[in-house]
Amino acid sequence: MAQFSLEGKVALVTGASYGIGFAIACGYAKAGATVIFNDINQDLVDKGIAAYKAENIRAHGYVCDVTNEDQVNAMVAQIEKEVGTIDILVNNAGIIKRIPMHEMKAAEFRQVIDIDLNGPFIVSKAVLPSMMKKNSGKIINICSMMSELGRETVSAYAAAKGGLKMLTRNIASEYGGYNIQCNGIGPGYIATPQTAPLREKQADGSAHPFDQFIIAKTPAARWGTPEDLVGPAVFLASEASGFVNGHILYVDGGILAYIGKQP
Ligand code: NAP
Ligand code: GCO
Repeated sequence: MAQFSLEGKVALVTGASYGIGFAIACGYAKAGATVIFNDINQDLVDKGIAAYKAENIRAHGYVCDVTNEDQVNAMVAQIEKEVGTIDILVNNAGIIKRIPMHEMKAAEFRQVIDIDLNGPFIVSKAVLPSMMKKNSGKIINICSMMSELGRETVSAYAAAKGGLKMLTRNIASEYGGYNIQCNGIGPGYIATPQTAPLREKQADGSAHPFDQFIIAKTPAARWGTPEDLVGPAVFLASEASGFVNGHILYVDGGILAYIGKQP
């Protein structure tokens, strides 16, 4: 259906050499978009370009740290010169540090907030002027279960993702009048490098306790895959969501709705 098409659109997905961002960018390319991604060093960008090529996708890759405003502004200017103005921004780049809060250094807390919350602010701010001029734009922030729930050891991440939920709503509020929709995707527990430590087999070959916990907490009784996020991401980037604004779409297999299987 034409309203789900991204033909002719230019999409920037941050931190998309692999993982969730890579899957979303591939889905955007298959929906017709020109795909751009960034990562923090040339080696990762080169690896990303090769990975997209293996999917028959000619992606544009840029080295850029989303926390560095000068780098972000230079990258957006270069993209506008070399590719075109950005129609769709996915703020995907993010890290997590799993440390008990009472043991976490302030610098570690700040680093997570910087990448996971300041980064989306900086990149969104850089693309908004062109979207405002065109009276059209899509900004999609990759939030988290931790935009709604806390758990041990992820205080900085939860604070950042909770803030990202409200940044999403504020961008929606402040720029909806320019026909710019800003929404979030809240993935559940997705099998990527970021969650690999939570799925590592135990020495005796048994499943990681956290792996078993997530399976019991998810009605779908499985971890999500990056591909599970592609349809929702295409929907939020397309004309089909033209009147959806400030919404966090949880793609979690039902975790947020479920008390969990009785042990
Ligand atoms: P990932 O596999 O760790 O990939 C994160 C990507 O972001 C990497 O390419 C990373 O590059 C890049 N990145 C990190 N810091 C950056 C910076 N300062 N500037 C530019 N790029 C940077 O993570 P993922 O699992 O795909 O997650 C992607 C997003 O989804 C994150 O925002 C994460 O919080 C969110 N999320 C993940 C899950 C999940 O279960 N996996 C669930 C909910 C939400 P490097 O390789 O150089 O670090
Ligand atoms: C964790 C996980 C989660 C997921 C995701 C859930 O340690 O609890 O890494 O934070 O990454 O954000 O939505």
